[in-house]
Amino acid sequence: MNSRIGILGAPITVAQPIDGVDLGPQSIRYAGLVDRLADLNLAISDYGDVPVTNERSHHVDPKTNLRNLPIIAKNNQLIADYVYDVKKKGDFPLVLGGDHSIAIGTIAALHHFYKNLGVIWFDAHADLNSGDTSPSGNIHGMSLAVSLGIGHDQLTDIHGKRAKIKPENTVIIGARSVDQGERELIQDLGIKVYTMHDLEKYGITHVMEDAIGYLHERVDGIHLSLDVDGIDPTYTPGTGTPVSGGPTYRETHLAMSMLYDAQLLTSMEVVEVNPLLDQGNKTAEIANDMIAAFFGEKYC
Ligand code: HAR
Ligand code: MN
Ligand code: MN
Ligand code: MN
Repeated sequence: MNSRIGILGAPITVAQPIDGVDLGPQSIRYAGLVDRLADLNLAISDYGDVPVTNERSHHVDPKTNLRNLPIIAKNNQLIADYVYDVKKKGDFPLVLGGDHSIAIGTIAALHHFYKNLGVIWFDAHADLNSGDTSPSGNIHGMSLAVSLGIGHDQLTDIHGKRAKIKPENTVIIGARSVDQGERELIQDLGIKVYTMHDLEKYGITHVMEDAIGYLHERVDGIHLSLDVDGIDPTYTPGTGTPVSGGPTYRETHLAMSMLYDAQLLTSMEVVEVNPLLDQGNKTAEIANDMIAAFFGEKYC
């Protein structure tokens, strides 16, 4: 793994309805991120936050069924520009959200550097909605679809027209809250999804081995998009759309360590940490544990 890490905060909050997720990057930094990674003999550059703006409207445009589209498009254009620069320098991008809409910008930037970028979407949700299917109009529930080229062109055409990744290079892990339209898309596109049922039945070790093996044959780089609501809310209560029945601390930690051991990952983002909903700074602290495991921290 590249030993130079470039950290960027991406504090978008208007792609979901609850204030405070814009404080995610700072809460993760205050939990000790830079020192923790420096202890792993990694060279860390913290480039600060992308200067996104968060004027919020609660209005859903009836024509598109989207909330805050123009500002989210503008913010993700900026995120894509900044992530592109970090990657161009040769750093390993570590992007801190912010709500999950930031993946639109991150993946748009990363796609320039790979022929077949793989994505691991660790999340309670599939984030495969569009204006046509969304029950909420919240764009954070659409970012994986956008990266696959599905959705409003103001989002899909950031850093290049339509698809940035291919469905067969996309893996979802931890899903347990999937909408009807999302299910249909998963079927139609043949996206590989490891639901909580699969985790229960086969165990996290088998699921991770299978997911890594599947992607290894297909891709030339892998981005991990870690939504902290993927983890069971017992461990990560500071997030806007918690769903019970998720992977434990131990399962998630093992998953991160297995990704490190595979030595195939080329970027990471951590999203949906909302310190205003948290117990102390617990969620950011657990996010740090998972990031550290992903970058090679061992128990002994
Ligand atoms: N699927 C629902 C929607 O589209 C809920 C999405 C909640 N989103 C996230 N993303 N936290 O993973 O509105
Ligand atoms: Mn998500
Ligand atoms: Mn989620
Ligand atoms: Mn392109």
